[in-house]
Amino acid sequence: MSTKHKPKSLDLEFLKTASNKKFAIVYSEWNSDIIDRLLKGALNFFTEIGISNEKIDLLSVPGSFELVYGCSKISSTKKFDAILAIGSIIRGETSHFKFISQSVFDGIKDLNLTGNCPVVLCLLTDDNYQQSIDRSGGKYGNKGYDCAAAAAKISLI
Ligand code: DLZ
Repeated sequence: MSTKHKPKSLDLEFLKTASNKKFAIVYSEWNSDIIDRLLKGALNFFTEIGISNEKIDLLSVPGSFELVYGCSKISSTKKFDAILAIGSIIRGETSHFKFISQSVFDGIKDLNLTGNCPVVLCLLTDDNYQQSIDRSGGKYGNKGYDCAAAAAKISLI
């Protein structure tokens, strides 16, 4: 899998200017071992820019489908500079995967147009468990970390 379109480097010094911003993470309970890895990556990033874990508000929702509602509730409080939504959907034997994935992308996109703060989406949509491991602290890095960096960046715009 090519990563050539990723930003070349994270300008951590610049992103540290987001250390006074307020972030929330909304995460799904499905595929909890993958979610734990993504969450850990995101919290590691926030620690690196000087925000301790206790300062990040966390909200869990039952599944990825509910991420949109969870983020909408958090956004409506107007207390946050950016929200990070974390979910993991792994393809099964039916078309459920397709419908849930699409509705989350659409819902978060709509929330970005209508809500009170930006919502960054860290949603793994993988064909199998190994692919999810590879992207949550495995050979392709940790998308939780990368998306937390995106949340810091968008909070500064
Ligand atoms: C139902 C379902 C299935 C089959 N797979 C996943 C998944 O891989 N990842 C995930 O986050 N959630 C899954 N869900 C649950 C839905 O997201 C949702 O919680 C339920 O359909 C209830 O609305």
